[in-house]
Amino acid sequence: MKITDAKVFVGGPGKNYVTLKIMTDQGIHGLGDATLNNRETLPAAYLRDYLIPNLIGTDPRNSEDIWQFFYRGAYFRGGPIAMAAFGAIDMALWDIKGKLAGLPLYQLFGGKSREGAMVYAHATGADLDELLDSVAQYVEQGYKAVRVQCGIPGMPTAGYAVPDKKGNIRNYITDFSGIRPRVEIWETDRYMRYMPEALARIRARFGPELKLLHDVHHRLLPREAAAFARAVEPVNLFWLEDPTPAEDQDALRLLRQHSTVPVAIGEVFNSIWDCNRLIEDELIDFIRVAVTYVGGITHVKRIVDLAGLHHVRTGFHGAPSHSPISMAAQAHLNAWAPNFGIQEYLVLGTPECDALFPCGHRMENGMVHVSDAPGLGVDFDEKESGRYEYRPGSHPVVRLEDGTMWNY
Ligand code: KDG
Ligand code: MG
Repeated sequence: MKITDAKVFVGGPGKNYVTLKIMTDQGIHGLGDATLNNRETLPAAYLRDYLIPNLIGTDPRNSEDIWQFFYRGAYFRGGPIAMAAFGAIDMALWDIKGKLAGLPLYQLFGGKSREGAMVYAHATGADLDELLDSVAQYVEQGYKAVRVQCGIPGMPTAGYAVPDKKGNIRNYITDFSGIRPRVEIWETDRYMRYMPEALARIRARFGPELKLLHDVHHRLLPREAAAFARAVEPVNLFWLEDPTPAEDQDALRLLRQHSTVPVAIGEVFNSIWDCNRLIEDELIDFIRVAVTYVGGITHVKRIVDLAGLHHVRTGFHGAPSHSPISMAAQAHLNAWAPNFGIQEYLVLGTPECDALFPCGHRMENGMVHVSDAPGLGVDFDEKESGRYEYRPGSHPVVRLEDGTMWNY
């Protein structure tokens, strides 16, 4: 069996999804997602210029050797661009494997460990009242877990993942006005004073059952993170996400010494080498990698298995930047993983997205039920993709009040 061709598409409804389609001499095709948020043209170029020419003519069933060839063969290893590009190839090869076997992917991993995988939604508000309404809407729709973010009184611009003014629920991740980023101002002291009380009010309003998550988005120093974690302990969070910048694998030691709040980290990691110490030293409770940014299913399974040895559960990244292809890959991993925790879930379900990526995975009452179709269980409508083209966009950048650059 041989790979005969592969194509890359960039575009989509409200997002520059990077979709890889690999064709074979047996009429079976595989799909992968290389969407690196706000840097989408880079993995697309890596795929087109270097990886696809080396892929053509190889046997798609040898997904492990192909992964090793690209990873080791690059010499300059890792990084988000390369790993997103390998990730797309790897997903597509697993898709082909499943289709050849006539089995949904979770069967190739070891079968189902659960019927439905719990997901969490994003509730947000310019202020606490708006956030409480947003949480209430998700609870009404049956969600069992909600991430909560709200504006901080007195902060010159909106905080992470919150609207700039009431009623203005914008796409907080990508600003499509161009590649020059908008600047947001961050004040740690105001955040530290306000947020614990806001979280306590959310807990008081919705009671003990609802799982509450909160994302600090890398903005605190280790000592501040430890103090914040202690302050929010009575709220009983399901997790506190990215309290400190993720690249410092030692930063969480101090937090651990002072608090038992569950910690989730890892959405910016690109390989097992970015998180092995965090996992082995049991400094985190949830690993947040995304199948897209860590080189696909082959590599993410290694991370999941290592995590399982250390009581670390999965909480795969699922921001709207991921296309339904990588969300499908994660749906299969979530169905199988013995150490599954929760899945972030935002993208699926709009009519435009469903038309571009017809998909058999079902969301019901805050749980995703994996499709039984062979392979990934998602397709890609090439004709429909002709409606979309690449639009340049950017993440905001963050500065402190005096102008110092900070972590977005
Ligand atoms: O591209 C950046 C997003 O992926 C990130 O801001 C989303 O933190 C995020 C989350 O938890 O979904
Ligand atoms: Mg996050």
